[in-house]
Order: sequence, then C-alpha cells, then structure tokens
Amino acid sequence: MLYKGIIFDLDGVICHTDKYHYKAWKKLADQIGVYFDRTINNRLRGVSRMESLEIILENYDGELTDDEKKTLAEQKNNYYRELLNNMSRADLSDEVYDTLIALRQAGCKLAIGSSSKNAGFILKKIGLGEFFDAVSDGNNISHSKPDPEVFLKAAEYINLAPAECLVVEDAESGIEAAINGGFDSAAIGDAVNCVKAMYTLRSIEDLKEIVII
Ligand code: B16
Ligand code: MG
Repeated sequence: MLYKGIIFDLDGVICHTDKYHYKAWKKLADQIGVYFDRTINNRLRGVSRMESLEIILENYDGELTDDEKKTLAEQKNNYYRELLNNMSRADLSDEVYDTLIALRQAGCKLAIGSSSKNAGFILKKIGLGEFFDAVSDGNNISHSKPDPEVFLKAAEYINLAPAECLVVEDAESGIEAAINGGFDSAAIGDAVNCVKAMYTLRSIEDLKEIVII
C-alpha cells in the first residue's frame, strides 16, 4: 500500500457545510451592513473563524475592538450551529462512506485534519462520531492552514510520519499546508485547479485506485 494513513479535511471533503457557513456569515454581514457574496465566501474555505471574519471586515467601514470582533465571531458561530443542527446521516454520501470503509478494510489508518472547532459536532451529526482513528481540528491547533500544524498533529495521533500519509483537501490553503508538512496531497472539489497537489480527484472514490494497490 502506498500510504499507511489518510488524513481528510472535513468541510468540502467528507461533507459540505460551506452552504451553512455562507448563510451564517451572510446573516452577520447583513446585520453589520457589510457587503458579502459567494465569491468572498469561497475565500473562507479552510480558513479559521477569526481569519474569516477579518476577510469579511475588509469591506467594513469603521474600526472594531478585539472584543467586538470576538462577539461577532461568536454570533456567527451561533447562527452556524443552529444550521448544523439540521444535519444528519443523510449528509454523508454513499461514495464517501464506501470509500472510507474500503480504505479501512485495506488497513489504512484514517484521520481528520480540519480547521473547524465544530468538527466533533459535525462528525457526530453525520454518523461518524466514533469512526476516525484520530481527529485533529481547530481545537488543538494554534496556527491555521497553510501552516501544517493540523495535519502534523493528525499524523502524530495515528503514530505515522508525514511521508507515510496522504492528505485530502478541497482548499488551496490546505494543499499548501500538506506540502509544508511533508505530506503528499490529493485535491478535490474547489482545489482541483491547484497545480501543487500531487493528485487530482474527480470523485473521492478515486482514492481507492491511488491508495489500494
Ligand atoms: P469553525 P475545514 C473549515 O473547515 C471551513 O472550511 C472554513 O470555512 C471555516 O472557517 C473553518 O473550518 C473554521 O470553522 O468556525 O467551525 O471553527 O475545511 O478545515 O474542515
Ligand atoms: Mg475544507
């Protein structure tokens, strides 16, 4: 087998919560009178909550204190959590689930490497609460992608070296984080045009051909 471990980004790879991020940020932006659209939302992919807020505030006319920014980020997260509450096992596609099972049966260790502080909650909602061998997420890191910290921690949690793992990502910042950490990377979704990725996946099922040989 080419890789002993696979580290998956969550949002945009295992499931799709970007539509909820968009709705929650839009509600907050409207509330404070800031222009926000789907193009700006695409820039938030893989980016931490506070860094996302800074991107949104590029269009804000005025100054905010750190405490005010913290309050806004918390409000957005409350809107987002309300939307996440509607998620269920139906938000996990068959192709993702079947691929995870095939990789595990082939002997791969499977981990999550996500910027989200809500990763545990989302995994539980989609029925994968206890599935992964390790979860590294926004709660255990102090540097966000493209810093490799979240993936390095994930590899450490499954006792593998970066060179033994493949990172699967939908954000360019995530592909860069993987490369910065010494991981091979596979791009899916929004990241497929990222030339730095080692593999480009049309579907997550392509992983079976890459990993199981
Ligand atoms: P939270 P990922 C990322 O998840 C999202 O892509 C990004 O849009 C979000 O800002 C970030 O998590 C933080 O999320 O507010 O839930 O902590 O793609 O790294 O799984
Ligand atoms: Mg993502």
